[in-house]
Amino acid sequence: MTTEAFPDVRKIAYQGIDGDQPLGFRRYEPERMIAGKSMRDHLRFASCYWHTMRNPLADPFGVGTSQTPWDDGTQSVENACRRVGVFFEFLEKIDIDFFCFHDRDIAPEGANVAESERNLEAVVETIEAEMKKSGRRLLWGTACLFTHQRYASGAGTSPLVDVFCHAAAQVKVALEATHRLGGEGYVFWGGREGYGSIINTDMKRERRSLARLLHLAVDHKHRIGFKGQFYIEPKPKEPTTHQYDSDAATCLNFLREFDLLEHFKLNIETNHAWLAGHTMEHELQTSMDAGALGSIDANMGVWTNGWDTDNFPTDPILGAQIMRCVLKMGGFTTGGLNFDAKRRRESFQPIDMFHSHIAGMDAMAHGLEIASKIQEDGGLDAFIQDRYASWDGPLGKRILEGTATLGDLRDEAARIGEPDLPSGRQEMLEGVFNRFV
Ligand code: XLS
Ligand code: NI
Ligand code: NI
Repeated sequence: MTTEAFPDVRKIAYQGIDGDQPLGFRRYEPERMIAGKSMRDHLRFASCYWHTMRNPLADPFGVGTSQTPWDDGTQSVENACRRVGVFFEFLEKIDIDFFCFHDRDIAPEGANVAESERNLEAVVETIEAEMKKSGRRLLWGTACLFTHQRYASGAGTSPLVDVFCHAAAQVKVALEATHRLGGEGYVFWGGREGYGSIINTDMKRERRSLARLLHLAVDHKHRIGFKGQFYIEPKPKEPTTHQYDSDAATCLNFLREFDLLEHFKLNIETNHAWLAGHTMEHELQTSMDAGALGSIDANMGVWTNGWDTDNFPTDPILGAQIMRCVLKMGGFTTGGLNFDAKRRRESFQPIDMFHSHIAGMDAMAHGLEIASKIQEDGGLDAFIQDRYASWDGPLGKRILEGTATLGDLRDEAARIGEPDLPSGRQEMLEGVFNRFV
C-alpha cells in the first residue's frame, strides 16, 4: 500500500523515563530483558481493528467524532482494503506486533451470505499481503454476531433456528479466515447471547444451543486443521441484561457442563471483570486456577460510573496486578495483551490513536517492571505460603487425603482448644506492594 496516513509520525521509540516527547515511550523498551524475556515477548501487545479503525467515537447523545481522512465513508471493498493499509502503517509505527479483528470490522457485509464471503475474502487477501510485508501477526480473529438486526434476540441462542444458521455461517468463514492468516487464537464473545427478560425466554434451550454452536466450531476447527487456541470472553451485561457468559466462574461451569473445557481457555477483559463486580485479579486467578487463562483484553472502565467504557489501561498499578498474574502463570503462550480500548470521544484526531496506545503500552510495561520486582523480592508470595503452612502438616494432610472423619476432627478440635489465629496483615502487605511502585 502506498498510503501515508501519518506522514508526521516516525516509528515510536523508547526515549527514557524523563523523556518529554509525547510521541515516545517512557517505560516500554521493547528489547529490554526483564525476568528472562524481552518486554516485547512478555507483553505481546495487540491492537484491535474494531476500535482502532472502525469506532466512530459516537455516544448515545452524539454522532461520531473520529477523523479518518483515508476513509471515503462508503461500504465498498476498495475502501475496506484502503483502511487495511492505514492500519498496518499504524501497527508498524506504533511498534505493535499483533492485531485482532471481527469479520465485519474488516469487510462490509454483503446483500447475501455469498457476497459477504466474497467481500471478506478480498480483504483477507489484502491483510495477508500486508502481514507478509510487515511481519505483523494475528493474535485472534472472531465473528461479529451482535451488530446485525437479525441477532437482536441472540445468535447461537436465537429462538429462531434460521438465525442460528446465519451465526454458524459467519463462524465457519471467520474461523477459516483466522486460520488462513495464521491466527494464534479465536475468540467467542457472547455479544447477544443472553436475555432481557425471562418472561419470553427459555434459558435451558438457549444455553444448549450456544453449546451446540461451540461444538460445531470445535469440529470445524479440526476439519480445517486450525491449531490456534479457542477462547471464551466473559462479560456480565451490556448488551443484554443477563449474559450467559457473565464471569470466569460462570464460563468455566458452562464449558464443563457441555464437555467443552478441554477445547477452550478464557480471554479476560478488565472492564468486563469490573462490570461483574470483580477485580481483574479475581477473574485472572479464577481462570488460572482452572488452567484456563489464555489471553487478556487490556482496557479499563471508570470506577465511578460502572459502564463498559473501554478506556485505555493507563493505570500502572492495574498493569502491575495484571502482569503479576501473567508472570505467575509463566507467561503467555498463544495469548497476549489486546487493547480492546477506544479513545475518548474528545480525542478524535488520528494522532490520538498513537497517544492512546502509547499511554496503554507504557502503563503495562511499567506494570511488568513492578510485577517482576515483586516476584523477585518474593516477600508477598512467601507470606501467603506461610499463611497456609499448617495445611502441609500431618493434620492438614490427613484431611486433604481423606483419611480423617468428622469424628476424628471433632476429637482434634477438643484437643487443640481455641486456635491461635495469626493476623492477615492486609495493610502491611499493601504497603509492601507499594514499595515496588
Ligand atoms: C465487547 C467485547 C468485544 C470482544 C470481541 O465488550 O469486549 O470487543 O472482545 O468480540
Ligand atoms: Ni468489552
Ligand atoms: Ni473484549
